[in-house]
Amino acid sequence: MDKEKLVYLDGEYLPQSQAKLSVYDHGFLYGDGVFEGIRAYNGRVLKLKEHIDRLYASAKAIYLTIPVSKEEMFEIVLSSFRKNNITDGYCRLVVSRGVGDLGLDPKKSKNPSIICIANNIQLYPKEMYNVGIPIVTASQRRNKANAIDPQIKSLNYLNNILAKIEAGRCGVQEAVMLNEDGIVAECTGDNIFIVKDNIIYTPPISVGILEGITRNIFIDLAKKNGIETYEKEFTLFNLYNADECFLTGTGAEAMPVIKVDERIIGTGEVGAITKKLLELFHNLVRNEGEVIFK
Ligand code: PXG
Repeated sequence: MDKEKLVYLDGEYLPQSQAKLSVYDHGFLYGDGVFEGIRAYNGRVLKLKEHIDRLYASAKAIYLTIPVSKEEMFEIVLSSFRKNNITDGYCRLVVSRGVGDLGLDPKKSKNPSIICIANNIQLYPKEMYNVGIPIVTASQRRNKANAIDPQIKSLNYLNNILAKIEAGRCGVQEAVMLNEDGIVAECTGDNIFIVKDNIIYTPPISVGILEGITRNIFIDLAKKNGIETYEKEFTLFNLYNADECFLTGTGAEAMPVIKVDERIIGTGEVGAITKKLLELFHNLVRNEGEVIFK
């Protein structure tokens, strides 16, 4: 059996079977907390500062004060990879409101808990990255910013999980979610891009999406490589009639999409621009980021 991973829990690194939280933890009782998913490639943690900044921004939005500094959090993530001897892997960083009573009141939770789990993750089978995946549209709408803002990476993922269930019921791995107005927003754990006439489009934050860190890497890569790129609203019509489509996310990395709701996208094969960007991305992740073993 694999050696147990060490999990960071409130100041200690514990074997994962011993890393336990109270049943009174409000992260568990109410989904009251925030998280990040962070990847390491080739001994380097990708966009660690951006992930930590987003974690603190999410926490601020839900009125949660994280009990350690950003610098300390940086070290918690790096040590979690280091102590588990992981050079290529994934880390789930969670801050929960902490132990409270059986009422909603967050003031009763005096001590937010910090958890950092470093391990591996494989969201989709490897072969699929070469050929792309079919997706469907979820009937479940992405929640509105005036309910729970999708920019908050909160522990409440039911909106996305319900859409993921719909994908499964349709026999595919992923679903695209629209906002209230029928504008394409994002997938359940990834952002979406389309290519039309050699121009790249991805929904703007104002549509109601998580500002994906991988999304921002792709926007940058595309622009730096001379591909016209816009953050612009589009509908299912535009998605069905795109030449290419791909998804980006820390978990998913970059996944080509070859079919949406049974409509074949472009030629039905991974497009040239998608291929080029995937190559640039895989090159970037190996050579950028905070070094784990200094
Ligand atoms: N949209 C949503 C709703 C997400 O949850 C992204 C976009 C992509 O953001 P980043 O910053 O990762 O490029 C996410 C991220 C999982 C898993 O287990 C999901 C995410 C990240 C890691 C793992 O499905 N979602």
